[in-house]
Amino acid sequence: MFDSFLDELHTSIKKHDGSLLELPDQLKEYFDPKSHARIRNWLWDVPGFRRWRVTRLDAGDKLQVLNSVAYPNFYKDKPIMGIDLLWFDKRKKLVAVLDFQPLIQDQSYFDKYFDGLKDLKKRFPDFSNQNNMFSYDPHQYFSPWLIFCKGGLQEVNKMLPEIFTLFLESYWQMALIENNNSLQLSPKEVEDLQINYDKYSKEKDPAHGLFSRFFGEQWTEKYMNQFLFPLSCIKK
Ligand code: BLA
Repeated sequence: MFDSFLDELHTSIKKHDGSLLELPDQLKEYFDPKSHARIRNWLWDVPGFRRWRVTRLDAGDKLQVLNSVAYPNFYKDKPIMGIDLLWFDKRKKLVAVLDFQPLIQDQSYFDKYFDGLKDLKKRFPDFSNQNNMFSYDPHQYFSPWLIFCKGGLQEVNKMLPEIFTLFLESYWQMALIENNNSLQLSPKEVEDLQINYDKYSKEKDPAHGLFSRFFGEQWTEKYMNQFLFPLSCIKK
């Protein structure tokens, strides 16, 4: 499950001149013999981006995950790309979340960067149950056009492939536009907002407990601090 999306994502990153960065062995791939869960991580250096991370978790019929976050450079004030795809095979349950994650909740910011996502959302009105958010605040770092689906196998096979492709295309299109003359946020403001994103996400992420169960508390702490949310460790 999700390997075709993983391939598509990596192909798309390479097409945009991304190159793979080295990761310590324990982060690159980690397998827990007790839980039989395997996690693989990739870190990409992509022009225009400060950091682009990708995670694939394979915990058999308990859980399958594809998660990716792309942080634009500080001198761009563009939204962060967020992808979180989860499949619980035992319950045949899909949770799919894709968003251009806004740094600020501001109408002119939305007008500037969200046309592509708005169009996509119009085509897939069913992917919009953010009222069912439990742990995150839908008005912090999520857009009003967040693509969010809690569904089943039908959604995985019928709609997700098309949505995924269009979502990536649309994010690249927005990300590649040069608009250095119309920035709303200074590099320092973007930096602070990205730091806050990591702190907020680390605090709210519903995956912490799950990672601890699969891989133990010690590995999970390191993973959270060094790979998922490194800016959360900055003292402010
Ligand atoms: C939900 N994400 C979840 C859940 C899990 C994860 C276990 C709860 C699923 C459920 O409803 O049963 C898992 N999150 C992960 C994993 C990682 C992670 C494995 O960060 C890391 C590898 N989450 C993101 C990103 C977005 C995101 C980038 O990491 C944005 C697109 C969104 N995940 C997101 C949302 C929910 C979710 C909105 C629903 C949470 C809620 O109900 O409030």
